[in-house]
Amino acid sequence: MAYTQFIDGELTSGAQRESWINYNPATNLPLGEAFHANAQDIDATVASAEKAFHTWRAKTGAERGRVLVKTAEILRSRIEQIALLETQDVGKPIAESLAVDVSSAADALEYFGGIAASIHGDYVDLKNAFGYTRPEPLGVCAGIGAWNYPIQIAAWKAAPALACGNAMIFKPSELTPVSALELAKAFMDAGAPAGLFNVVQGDGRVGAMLVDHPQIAKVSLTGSVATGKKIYAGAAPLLKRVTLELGGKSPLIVFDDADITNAVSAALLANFYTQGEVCSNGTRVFVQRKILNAFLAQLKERTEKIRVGDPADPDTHMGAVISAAHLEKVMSFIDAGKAAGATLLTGGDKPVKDFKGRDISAGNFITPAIFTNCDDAMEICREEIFGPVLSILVFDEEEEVIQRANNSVYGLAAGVFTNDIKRGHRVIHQLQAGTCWINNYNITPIELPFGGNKQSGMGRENSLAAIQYYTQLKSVYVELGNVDAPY
Ligand code: TXE
Repeated sequence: MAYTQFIDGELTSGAQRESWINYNPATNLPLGEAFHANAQDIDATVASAEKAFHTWRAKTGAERGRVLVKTAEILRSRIEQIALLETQDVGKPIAESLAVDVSSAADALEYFGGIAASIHGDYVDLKNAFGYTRPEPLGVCAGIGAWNYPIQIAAWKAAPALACGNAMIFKPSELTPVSALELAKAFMDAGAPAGLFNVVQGDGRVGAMLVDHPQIAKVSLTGSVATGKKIYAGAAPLLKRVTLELGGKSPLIVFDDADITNAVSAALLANFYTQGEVCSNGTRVFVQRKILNAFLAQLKERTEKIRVGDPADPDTHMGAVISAAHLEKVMSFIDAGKAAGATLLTGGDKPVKDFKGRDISAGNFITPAIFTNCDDAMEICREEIFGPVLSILVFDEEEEVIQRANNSVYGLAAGVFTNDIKRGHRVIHQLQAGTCWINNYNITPIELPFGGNKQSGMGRENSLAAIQYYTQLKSVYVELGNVDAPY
């Protein structure tokens, strides 16, 4: 397979382009060759997007909405095929790709397709005049994605951008160049103008070309804090608009009156779903002392039942992490945790056979790990590991756990488990995070804003809140009388 650019409605050739091999994380065997976009590709993409922008912004919201909703239908009709591509590219279980990745991409297109016709300004009566506002599109927007949810991230950016009348150039992570091309094809099959949604391939150098391009009005990144800071700085000279969806080290707090079975389910979801490669994961699990033993007993027993194995097998619970390099990074955190004196309660090793006895020694597999006897200052409790590593922290008092939970540069997400609903809201209101849950975790309906505070990002994706990040407000004063001049 060749993963090239998708410019002006069609795939380009990879000739005379720098390239790299894209691997299947479960086998480390090649899936195909991907080709970096060069400066000419970027200029051609921007010119095509600019042309499409003028056609697209002239359409009504309803007309734009129809194309987005049609694209969602097409994605749903191709869900098995695209989900398998995503599983082969990311290493996540096919059960997840079918249940979440393609569906949530379609949900975003359907949602923003549905509201496109109702994106409007305000009207205000004035003395002998009136005023109105127009949420106008920004122009050509760039989306830059991470590798953990490739097609979901592409759609979470494209759907609001296009609903608002913009065009988009999307660069997936160099580790996952596949499914964004499927989204581009679906837009074309849904009747989108050529150039409305383009895909350019490459690493951070190509991303930087998008950030620096004078005709690109906005950049939306899903990625690490380090990259977020580079993009924020790169956008400054032209004061480009930016949305940054960055990393996290989120707290999940379990009070002693919580339903332990539900709290354990959430802790498993918040640490081992998608091999733990989820930015909003609740990786600092604070448990109130009185229920620690009961919580740990159930957590360990259920963690050791998680089926690690061939991601293409529908029975698999946990697949392979994205790359051999990332696996080594996760393993080094586990070594650091042990060296710091934390207790590795279970997991954290590289299995050679999966739950059906198949040889998985060639892939990037690791068993879900739990650390106890942790201290807030330990690296495993402060740094984002972005892997299946859960740290248990014990607390006694409400005020104490709020202070410790907020003691992080990150502020992406937070969760609280308690049957005292007043306490649930009281604690969540004091946690410094943008996306929060009471008695559940990592559920991200398209109707609710998603995004972080502090160094976890700025701006929001999803819900009506996303509209303001893909429009610029124009206010118009209309005089119905005469101009009142002092001279
Ligand atoms: O990020 P990277 P990764 C975070 C997650 C973790 C990271 C993992 O928490 O920290 O993302 O993803 C491009 N100029 N989130 O390793 O390395 C790069 O090519 C322009 C948060 O992919 O930052 C890739 O396409 N672009 C999240 C993208 O940036 C540059 C959900 C991200 O790469 C660049 C998922 C540069 N200088 C993961 N350098 C959330 N909060 O929603 C790299 N890139």
